[in-house]
Amino acid sequence: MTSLPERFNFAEHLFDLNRAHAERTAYIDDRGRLSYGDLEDRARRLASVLAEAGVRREERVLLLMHDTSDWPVCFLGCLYAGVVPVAVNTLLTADDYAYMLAHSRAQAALVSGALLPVLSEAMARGPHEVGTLLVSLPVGKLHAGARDLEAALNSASPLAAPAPTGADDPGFWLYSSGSTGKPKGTVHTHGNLWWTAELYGKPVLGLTQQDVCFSAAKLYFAYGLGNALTFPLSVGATVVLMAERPTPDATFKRWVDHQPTVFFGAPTGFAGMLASPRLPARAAVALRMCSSAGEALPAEIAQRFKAHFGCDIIDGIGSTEMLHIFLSNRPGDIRYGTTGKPVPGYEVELRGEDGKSVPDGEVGDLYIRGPSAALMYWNNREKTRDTFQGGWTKSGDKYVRDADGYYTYAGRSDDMLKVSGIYVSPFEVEATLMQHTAVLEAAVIGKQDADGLTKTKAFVVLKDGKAATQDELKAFVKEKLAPYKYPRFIEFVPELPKTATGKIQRFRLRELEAR
Ligand code: 3SK
Repeated sequence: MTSLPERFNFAEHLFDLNRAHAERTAYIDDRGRLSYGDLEDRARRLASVLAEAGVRREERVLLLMHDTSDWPVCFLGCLYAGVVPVAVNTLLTADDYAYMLAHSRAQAALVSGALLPVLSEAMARGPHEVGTLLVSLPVGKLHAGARDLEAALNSASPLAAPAPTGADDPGFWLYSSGSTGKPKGTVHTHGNLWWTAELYGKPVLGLTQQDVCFSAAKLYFAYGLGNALTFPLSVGATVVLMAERPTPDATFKRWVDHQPTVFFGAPTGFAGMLASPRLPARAAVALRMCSSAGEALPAEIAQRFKAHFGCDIIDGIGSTEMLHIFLSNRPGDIRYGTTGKPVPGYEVELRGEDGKSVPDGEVGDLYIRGPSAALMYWNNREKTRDTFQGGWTKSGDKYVRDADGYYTYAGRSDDMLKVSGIYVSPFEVEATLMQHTAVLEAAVIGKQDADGLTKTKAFVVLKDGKAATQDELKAFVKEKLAPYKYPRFIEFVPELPKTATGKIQRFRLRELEAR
């Protein structure tokens, strides 16, 4: 298929593709295996459950689940029914979910049992429209109003036919965060999923039915969604899912037990694994290729990994807005320390402050044009216009291109920090630190660790006569925000550098750190 037909439902497309080998394993999770046939059967039952509950086409459903095979069942079941899943990060707070429920007007929620308490807290916090609550792997007895997902699937029949969606119909949302303001509901189409597989998963990664894919990045990230659903299911491969945090030991266990051939990670994860005394021997694993995204991969990490495992790490950059990777190294054409070249099918431009293209060797703002761009940010015209500009998408990253056409990361054009591949707003962390009774002022910047990876550092001025320890402030932030946002380093200072008008000069703090 080289272009999309007018009527296109991505779930139906995957089910059609894989029906000929229905007995093959689609997913392996901590509970066991799920065949392609059972994936289709369960997803279509989920579609019936939603239809019977009165959830209608184009209405949103919150998907807050750990990575088990129930996640793709629910995601594809929603798509099949024409319902729009809003896939959200499992590490957020009740306040974050309360906002997302209200903003998306989700009519139902699909939640892992272990996450039900935080979702219930969110639902108690403010107005929402959730009428149906389905719980995957409940922990203990469910309260009235919540249904066991497994029981609901068992009592339903598979929905007879998919919703007659078009390629440009809203398919699903992912939330994307910015340095200020609330997270943005990024609306993607059914067709966008197909494009990422056709332009990147198949031609660049060269995935085949024989591959076993394993992604440390979870399914609710755009990166994880491609790695562990769109790409492998588009070629009939097998996927290993892991519900727990991707620590080195948890990852090694899956490498050894399930012998994945392709692993998708982020630089911090690769650095942590290389530092582990339990790094498996090359002979114990079946890796043929690894992919890295989320932050720029330092050359040294990739070289050490290759020396040990004999396997390349293909570094690329994507975005929630473009759905997956648009600039990448590729097998047989890798320049470590760079993010490679544009993925065919995407155009990339580096623009100066005047909006014109910059010459090679000069840093410019990265813009991308390609068919997998999101439709918009829901209900946010201003930010939609700022990011999606007449076919081009502004990425917020700065890059430089060399004379051979390879692109190298040169920082962010906004104040966002990417820590372990996840965006953190320094302003949100500063505002939280300042809620502590002992803190007068705070400024947060990115600091490079020994591996060349970005970690957050907070400079804190305490109020006269007040005291606080570093650990106390870290715990305070972890309690108030999603825990991954806490500053890894804290330094107490008597004052912060400021302009004459009182604006904090973060660049001076960055200069101090660089010394
Ligand atoms: O962080 C990235 O580079 C990335 C890659 C693929 C999809 C989404 C994102 C944010």
